[in-house]
Amino acid sequence: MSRPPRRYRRTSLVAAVALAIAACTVIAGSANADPVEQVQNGGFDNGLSPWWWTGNLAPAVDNGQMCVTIPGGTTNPWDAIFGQNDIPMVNGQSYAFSFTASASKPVGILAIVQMATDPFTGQINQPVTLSTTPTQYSFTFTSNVDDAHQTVQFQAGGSADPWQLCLDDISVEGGVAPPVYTPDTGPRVRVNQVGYLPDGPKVATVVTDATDPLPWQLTNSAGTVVATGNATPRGMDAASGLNVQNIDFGRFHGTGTGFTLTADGETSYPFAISKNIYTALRSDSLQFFYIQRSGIAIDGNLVGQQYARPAGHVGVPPNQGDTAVPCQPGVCDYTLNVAGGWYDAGDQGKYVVNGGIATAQLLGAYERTLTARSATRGALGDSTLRVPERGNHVPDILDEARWELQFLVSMQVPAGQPLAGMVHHKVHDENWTGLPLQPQNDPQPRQLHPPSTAATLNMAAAAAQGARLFWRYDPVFAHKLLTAAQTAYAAAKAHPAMYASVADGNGGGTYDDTNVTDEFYWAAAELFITTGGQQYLTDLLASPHFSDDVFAPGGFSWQSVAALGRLDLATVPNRLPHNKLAAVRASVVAGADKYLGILAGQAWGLPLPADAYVWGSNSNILNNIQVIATAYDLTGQAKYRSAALQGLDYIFGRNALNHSFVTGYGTVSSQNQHTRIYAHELDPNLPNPPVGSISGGANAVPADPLAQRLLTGCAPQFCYIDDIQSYSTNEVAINWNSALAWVASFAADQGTHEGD
Ligand code: 9MR
Ligand code: 9MR
Repeated sequence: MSRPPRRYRRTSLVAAVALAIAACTVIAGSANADPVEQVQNGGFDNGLSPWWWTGNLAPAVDNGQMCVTIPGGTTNPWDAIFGQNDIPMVNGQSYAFSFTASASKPVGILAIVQMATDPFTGQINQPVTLSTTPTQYSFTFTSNVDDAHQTVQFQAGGSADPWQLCLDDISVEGGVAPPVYTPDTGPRVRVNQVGYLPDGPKVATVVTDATDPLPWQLTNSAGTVVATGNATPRGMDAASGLNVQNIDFGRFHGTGTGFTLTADGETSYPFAISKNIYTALRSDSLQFFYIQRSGIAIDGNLVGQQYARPAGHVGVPPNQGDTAVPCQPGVCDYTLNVAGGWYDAGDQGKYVVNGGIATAQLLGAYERTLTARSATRGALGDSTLRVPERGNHVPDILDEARWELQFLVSMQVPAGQPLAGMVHHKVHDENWTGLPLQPQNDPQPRQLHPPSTAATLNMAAAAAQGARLFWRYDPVFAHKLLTAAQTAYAAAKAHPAMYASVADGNGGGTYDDTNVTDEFYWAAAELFITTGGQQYLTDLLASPHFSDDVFAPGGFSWQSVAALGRLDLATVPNRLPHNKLAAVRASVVAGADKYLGILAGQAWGLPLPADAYVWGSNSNILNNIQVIATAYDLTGQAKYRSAALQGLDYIFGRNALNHSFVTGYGTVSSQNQHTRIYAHELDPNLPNPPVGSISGGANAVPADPLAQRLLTGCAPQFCYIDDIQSYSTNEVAINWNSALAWVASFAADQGTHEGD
């Protein structure tokens, strides 16, 4: 239900930035006479985000309130929790805690504000007896701590029988106004902080009130002005809410480090002009995957001792997985050994649909080196990564992909069981864990979640692609992959509409998807490329995606995978009839042309429209760049190479925040991504994410409490904060690093092939 409008004024982020472009850090809000709401989305107007709950609950928003069945047979109040984290408390301030609640029978619950972690010391721990009539309850308390990360919870466990709980208008009012967060955006001249290729595009953006073209100067590290010109006014940019001009210095072909651009009295961060700017990124972006591996000790001699850790989830206490994982209650009566694979992201779940797309992008990055004219043969070969399999005569990127492929196949329902051949959607903790948490210390029960058609086809596609690439290195493994893929494909056709539940989101993400036509197309495409089988060709030609436009402006993603099939059909040798193949290739070029149009319309020069900054937007941008780069591979036309390279500028700092989203790349880069493993921000003994880890990036609809509180009213490019609590703008994830790895490998090739 909607709450009455707040009376206090909020400073919009855009206004704050316009007022104080060079100001920095968090300015504490002053004590405010008007009440300040500390709970986000307490009226459930925006669905369930950012609330969380224990794994035995499946809450839903119904009629503007949240209702949930509390299962019977639990013992403690905390056996069934609905709550919200990151509630800031200020010592000595008084708070009004109120909510409206009802139950299907009279029952007692606890309404709590407390520490989020052990020993869970409470500010208020209020027993309330609910009735069947919705009733508003109000309490007051005074905080005795300064803690930005308290939790508000309704603990409803302990009943012998199930009952229904409904909540609405949950509020904790008091304390101080949320700080006005003003990011430190540094100099107003924004460049790719890593640099530019000598024969690549070179464009920068200056944030300015000026509307007439601004003169600019390019200065080398010796302080000599080496080029000058006038900028091009671009007006007010929708994605950033800023007035900007662009500086094109592409006619300068000198090389070196420590260049700067000056315009409107401001000087950019330094950058290089060199054919080597992306060489290290090719391997750094891939190195992330080894460090995210589950089921194997991470060897500090390979990747630095700060990342060394024992194997996670191999059945050694306190772990309860992943060597014999049961299903969620009622889903199956067997256990599976699903040890291995990669941890998905900042959490330690393993999800087939996301593992599949990430694996496919690694396999695709390798496969591109076999087909693309500009690819450097061997650049992704054996002994190019620091992995335990280095030196085994198999390309290291394939070794890395194999780690996940084996996991994906292990998620398949065994022969003889109901739904044999289908693939479990995911395995993860029963309940969400706190941060930090090293994988080997995770005490949560792990569970297999129901098979889904999407996961089954995702595995089929990735395994079919893996089969053709492993054929010459390990035919036994290749055969195993192909068999698993074919079995999965047949099972999916027999069960074409088993969808992962949008409500199955505790302890792990949902990765829900109710349109699997694209997964069918992708799997058929990979199986056809690998086998040439008539059945797969028939299915492909019958797919609505065979000839439709699969290149949406927002880009492909784990949920929308038809583009993966289309790109492979266009680039990997296959037996499509000649005219059909020509149409497939033309469609990729048409998709790239669309992205070039979008890029030209964006002042910051990236292929993403202003209305498409979603959770993980950096990967959407990179995936669009992959399409553009593929058009270059297909046509050799310079405009595609140029656009693909220019699109990367945004990732490395030519953006509203003057921020590079790749750890260790550029003057100011993401360091505090949401992760339980590299949680340096919470524990100084832990490392930051490894160099080459990309953050999810700007999300115009932030879904975590910290970002919701600090980024209110943000223009899309400002909807990002490099804080470990902001999982909806600043997490690490395998499908984001795989997108980076594909594009990094392409970009590194563009440098290698320069004459310079
Ligand atoms: O850590 C989780 C992150 O990996 C997910 O992307 C995110 C959304 O599914 O959820 C995070 O977990 C939070 C949970 O949703 C609510 N309780 C706090 C958890 C840690 O911040
Ligand atoms: O990348 C996913 C994004 O597209 C979704 O909008 C979001 C919320 O459902 O979940 C993201 O995936 C997270 C997953 O659910 C749990 N592991 C961390 C993933 C990255 O945040």
